[in-house]
Amino acid sequence: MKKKILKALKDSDKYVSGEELSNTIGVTRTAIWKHIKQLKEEGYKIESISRKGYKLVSEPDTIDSKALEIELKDKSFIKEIVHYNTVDSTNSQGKLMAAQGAIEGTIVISEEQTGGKGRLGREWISPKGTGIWMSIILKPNIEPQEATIITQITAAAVASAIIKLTGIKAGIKWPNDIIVDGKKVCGILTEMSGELNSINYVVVGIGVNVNMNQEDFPEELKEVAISLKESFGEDLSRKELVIKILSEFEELYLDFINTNNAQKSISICRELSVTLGKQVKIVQRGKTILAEALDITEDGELLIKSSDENIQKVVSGEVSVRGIIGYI
Ligand code: BT5
Repeated sequence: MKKKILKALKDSDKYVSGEELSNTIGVTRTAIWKHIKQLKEEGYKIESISRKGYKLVSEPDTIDSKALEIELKDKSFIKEIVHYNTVDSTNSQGKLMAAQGAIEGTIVISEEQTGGKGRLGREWISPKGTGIWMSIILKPNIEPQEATIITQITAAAVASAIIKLTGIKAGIKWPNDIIVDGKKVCGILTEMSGELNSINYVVVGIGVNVNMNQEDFPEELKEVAISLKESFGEDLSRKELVIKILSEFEELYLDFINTNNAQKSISICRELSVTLGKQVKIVQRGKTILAEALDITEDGELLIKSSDENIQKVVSGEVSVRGIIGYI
């Protein structure tokens, strides 16, 4: 009911009378009034003028399912949005749900994470209300070894969304970081459950620092972490960014599934790469290789030339890439 009222108000840039609302939605004007009151309590600014009706002035920057579902109603890929105020990790929650039968296109999103995860058991700082902490459940019909490409598709989607929405020059640090002003603004964690030759599900987790201030980061992250707000200069709407990320993701992911190649995403990853052409340190299972990053292959691997002139492909997953001097 509230959703219908909100939609009617959003669809109109003029005042909508109580009578009109009660006719289209099919409830009494008192019921409309009660729901409007509740919406106001939730942070929606709604002007009401007697004899003219109601007008939506602004919305709270919530990313709850109700707010997101209205905006994403035209997206065929998004099937369900599950929103938490707090959760250990949206990826862990997503894996549980996927194992219990949640379908592809289910989104798990939380205002905060108490056990946010990076790769290899690292920690992901996820304070309340200032970032996007979300996971997408996927059930692609691809080989398990192909699943790492999902990280590249997601990186391309997030970087494109940031650039299109804010104009901020976001770059992609292969394989799973989005970089702004030389620091990490987003990390991606792709987890998979499968058999030898089939995938049960993939959960791709996206963490974006949106409205944090530098003092919100713990001391050890101040050198490497940044929020979009710090670069943009003012608060950004998390809701708009979630919507943009999901619509860019839908386009690139479905293109990959339909054409069976990730050409589109890989082109974006190459174009926005902050890694290519650089001298990098590849750290894999305790071993370090110094190399030049040459290219990203069609399969999403990093092509490198090591100091002994050996050219080889590096698969993402357990690799850390560092600049010779700084983080990138
Ligand atoms: C990542 O790992 O970058 C993957 C991060 C994925 C987070 C999302 S949030 C939604 C979903 N649910 C989860 O539980 N996780 C996903 P990695 O490449 O291993 O980088 C981890 C490192 O990034 C840490 O060791 C810190 O150095 C740094 N770090 C931690 N929190 C950060 C933050 N908020 N911003 C920037 N850097 C951070």
